[in-house]
Amino acid sequence: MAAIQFYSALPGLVQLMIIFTWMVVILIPPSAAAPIQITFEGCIPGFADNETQYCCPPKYNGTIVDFIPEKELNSSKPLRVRKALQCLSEKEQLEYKAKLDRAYTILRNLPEDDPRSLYQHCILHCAYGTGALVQPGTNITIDIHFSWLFYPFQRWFVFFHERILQNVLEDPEFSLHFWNWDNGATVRKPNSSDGGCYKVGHFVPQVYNDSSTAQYEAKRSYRAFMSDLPVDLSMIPEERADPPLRTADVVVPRNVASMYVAMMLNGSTTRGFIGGEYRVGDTQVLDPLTRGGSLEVRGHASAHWWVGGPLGLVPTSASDPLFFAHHSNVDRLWNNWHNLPGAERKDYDDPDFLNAEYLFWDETATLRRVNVRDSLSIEVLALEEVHFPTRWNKV
Ligand SMILES: [Cu+2]
Repeated sequence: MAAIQFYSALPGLVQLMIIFTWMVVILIPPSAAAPIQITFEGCIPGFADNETQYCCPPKYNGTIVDFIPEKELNSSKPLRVRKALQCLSEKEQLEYKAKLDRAYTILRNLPEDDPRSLYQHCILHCAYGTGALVQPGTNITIDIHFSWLFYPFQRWFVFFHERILQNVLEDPEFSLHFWNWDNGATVRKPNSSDGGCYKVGHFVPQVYNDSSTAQYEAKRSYRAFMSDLPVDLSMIPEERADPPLRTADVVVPRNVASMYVAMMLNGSTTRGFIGGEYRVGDTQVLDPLTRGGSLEVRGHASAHWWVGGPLGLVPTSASDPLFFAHHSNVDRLWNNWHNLPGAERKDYDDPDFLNAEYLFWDETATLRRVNVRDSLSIEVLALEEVHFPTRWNKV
């Protein structure tokens, strides 16, 4: 009662200011939203495929260094180019196969706790994709799948992997060429003006299928080794254990339809293609149907399952070198999506998307902090120079 009497005695303008302040406090909720920021501190066992997954990154005593792209787009230096693997000439294929063999021999033989080892690539992907990482100060687990964190995460993962390969090969021009699994078309005639090679790309690239090389993975499904069996981009998880054998005449039209849905129909909006929002406080998303990006849950996931073996499961997929050729294609398709005709296809401009941060190991085993904003231009990243602070043992 005393408070009301006091309020009534105040001048009208002051009363109005009090009401306005009260409305602001009541009607606008405190902004809990903030971008996801990754820490490896507090890492716990993850969970996937009905099993506990032990995949925390190794202890790091160094300083985390922000990674800031150095180059401007008007750089005079030519862009490094990632090519479709089926379009390499025979000579290029042989050279590329030998380079992959050299690089993956080194990455497989590094000590297990070296963050550049192939083993630790696998661990890192597992940590980000099974709920092993935890939002700071909470017990809320993080998973980069089925949300707007997916494509930028994979772009940075492939980017740092490519730098590590450049470094072990001592070849700053090395590019990670892509498995062009979406391409099942040979119907167009070669045309010198557009540079196409007019070879289908939907078989597992031969450079990854030579059992004498370090990029080979014997535990892939038999399907991956058949030179006349295209990848099935509509394969569903229930078919993983015993998938029907679909021949090319059935699979190719299915693949065209699957890509059309992923890139054009379901991918006609930002949320549809990129995936749902994911902010501080949001729980780990386990709902691919309503939250996953259209390409993530279709062609991308099906290719993982179709190849099978380690590549078919989140906790082990990055132990197969084919992972990086596969995700190099996802990276390319995200880039291509912006330029498709029809609806305007744009990345989110939400600050909680642009400022989301990840941690990755670079070629010097330094932990680097990156954000989504810096991942959005593939051209800028293609200009990045790699440095050679470490000499690697030749094999
Ligand atoms: Cu993947």
